[in-house]
Amino acid sequence: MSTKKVFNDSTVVAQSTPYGYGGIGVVRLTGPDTIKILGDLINLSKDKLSDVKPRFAYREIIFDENKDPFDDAVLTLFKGPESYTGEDVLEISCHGSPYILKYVVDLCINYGASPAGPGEFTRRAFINGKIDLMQAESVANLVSASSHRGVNIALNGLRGKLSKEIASMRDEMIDVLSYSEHLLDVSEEDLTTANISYIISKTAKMHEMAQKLIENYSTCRIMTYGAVVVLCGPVNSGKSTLFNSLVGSNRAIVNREPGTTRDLLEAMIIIDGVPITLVDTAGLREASNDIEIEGVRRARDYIKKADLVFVVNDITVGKTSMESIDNTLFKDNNIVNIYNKTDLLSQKDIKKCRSVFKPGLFTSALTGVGLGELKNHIITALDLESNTGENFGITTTRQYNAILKSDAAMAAVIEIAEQYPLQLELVSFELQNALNSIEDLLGTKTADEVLNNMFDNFCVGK
Ligand SMILES: Nc1nc2c(ncn2[C@@H]2O[C@H](COP(=O)(O)OP(=O)(O)O)[C@@H](O)[C@H]2O)c(=O)[nH]1
Ligand SMILES: [Mg+2]
Repeated sequence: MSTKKVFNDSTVVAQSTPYGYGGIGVVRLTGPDTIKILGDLINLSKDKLSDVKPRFAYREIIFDENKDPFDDAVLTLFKGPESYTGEDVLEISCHGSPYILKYVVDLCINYGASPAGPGEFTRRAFINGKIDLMQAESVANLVSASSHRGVNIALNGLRGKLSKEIASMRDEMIDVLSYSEHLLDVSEEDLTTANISYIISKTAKMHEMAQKLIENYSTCRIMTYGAVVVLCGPVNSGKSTLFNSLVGSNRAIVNREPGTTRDLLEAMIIIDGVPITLVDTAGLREASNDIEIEGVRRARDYIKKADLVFVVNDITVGKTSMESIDNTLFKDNNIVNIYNKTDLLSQKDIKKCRSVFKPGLFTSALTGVGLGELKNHIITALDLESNTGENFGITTTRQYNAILKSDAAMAAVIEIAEQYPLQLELVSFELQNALNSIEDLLGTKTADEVLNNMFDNFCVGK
């Protein structure tokens, strides 16, 4: 079934603020019937509707279905195309009761609006050419950003800094592609090295830009969504105690009894302005019952997507505890060993351990010794780029895959042009591939399926 909608025919409504009680709550409408519905809500006759000033906050009474006063609200009309969606938009700030908000949404539906789907306002902004796809993604990032720098990156994305850079790449690429196509009509004898050098140097410049975006991806992603740091290791080594100390509250149950933590626990912490999702896991051991088996399976899944894994060992158990862990699990991970419970050993013994154990951090989750160093280590190990090009960059897997594809095609252009300068058809073919991926990035020719997938992840009312 196609979910494609003919936007301009319908007016949609949604509550834009989260559900629950609040000082105010906002209901938003967009589409051709917005102004008519405004008149219905505040009992304004048709001939007076044309007097409503856009971008002006009106304090008005909203009337219920029996035309009795219902709420005292502030209404702002944004006339299209100078609005978020490019259509007529009305924002109604009601008193923040879930009942009032739902009632006002239902009133709008009675007056002809339909309920908005997830991200429909932003989707309309995209369809109506107000923003490109990367800017739409920045809107979602801005809503979910959990650090100051994440907000900066999202705002710059929304304001079009990234789009501008990508669009200039696209324009350059079209330039080189038409040049290369033009050379296809030139006879081989008339081709000069200067012709080929031009293609190579222009492509190399774009390739460099793409490389920089690829390099900064990890940092921009982490700043936007947070880095995943997983605590794993043998049972009873102090993972949950460490988790609680880092989070600063007793979230995880700590117990002498091995196998106490059976599910995953997550908490968001901020270290030096970097958002971190810290995950406490069940101990990695041969589990003895179904619940624990599931816990260990989940831990393994989380480890695969972690940015950093701490293997927490009980220092008093010695080497054997590390050996019990399946090392193949950590193949592609950024792993750091932790030797916990140092408070149980003398300084002399700790020193001995430092010299025989694999490199790692020495902590006491109980007394807090070594936790400062541990936090510093998280930031260093994440290897964040300080230079993220004036705080903007690619942040989503979709963007990352598109730029990787374009980058690979550009590398192929350079290689072919250098080694087989007469293979201009191949050069043009790869340039076209590079261009297609850049167009994907901007969303100029994006399939409906991709769009549905992306906007379905937005919240309703955005
Ligand atoms: N002495 C000492 N005991 C600790 C330390 N960390 C944890 N423990 C104790 O070790 C036991 C297991 O801890 P827990 O955090 O539940 O381990 P987990 O199974 O790895 O999550 C509990 O009795 C904790 O109080 C530490 O740094 N020093
Ligand atoms: Mg535990």
